[in-house]
Amino acid sequence: MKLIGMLDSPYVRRVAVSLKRLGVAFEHESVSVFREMERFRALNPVVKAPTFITDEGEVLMESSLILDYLECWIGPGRGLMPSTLPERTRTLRLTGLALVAYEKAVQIHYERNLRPTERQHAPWLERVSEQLRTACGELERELLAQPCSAGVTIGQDGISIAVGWSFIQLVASDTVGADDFPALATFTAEAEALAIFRTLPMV
Ligand SMILES: N[C@@H](CCC(=O)N[C@@H](CS)C(=O)NCC(=O)O)C(=O)O
Repeated sequence: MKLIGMLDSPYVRRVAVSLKRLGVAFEHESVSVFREMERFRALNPVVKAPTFITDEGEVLMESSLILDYLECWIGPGRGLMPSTLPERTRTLRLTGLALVAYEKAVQIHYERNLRPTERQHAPWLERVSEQLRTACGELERELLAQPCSAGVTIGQDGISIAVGWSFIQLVASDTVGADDFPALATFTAEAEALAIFRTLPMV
């Protein structure tokens, strides 16, 4: 199995950390979708990170679909998603909120770094910044209401949340500061101390 993409992408990193957590051996090729577009295109013509190549040579993309493949590959009861409906629903909600936060932080990052300053659209930046803050606020509320494992039994929700918070601090700490959501910050510090995170650093 091969994972392609850089770990400063939260989408790539959530798949990488999940693979480690599952104990699945994989090869990681760190290729940039921007600086190495042609090299990436040779692996996946639509140039999307993460790209995942199965042992059979199928080229998959979209982090949640890659993780769905892995859940099926590893077999029932051995994955990172709970099987009972109430637990699964909570995991899906937390993971969904984390993914919205990734998307909004990436949009802020792209707007600021890919567009010339004079063409940046302030109302759009304000809109996505507010959505990012709200997604973090919802996650904070959820973690305070019911803790989520950040230890060695961490699941897909915890992995996605911690990877997201670290990414937000990397690219949008002026929009969501380190002290704004203490439960999220504490949770992430605990998760980032795990070997599965430390061996796959964001930068
Ligand atoms: N929904 C996708 C988002 C992946 C994504 O946006 N990846 C970025 C890197 S962080 C990318 O490939 N950007 C290049 C592009 O979209 O052209 C997922 O979950 O994998």
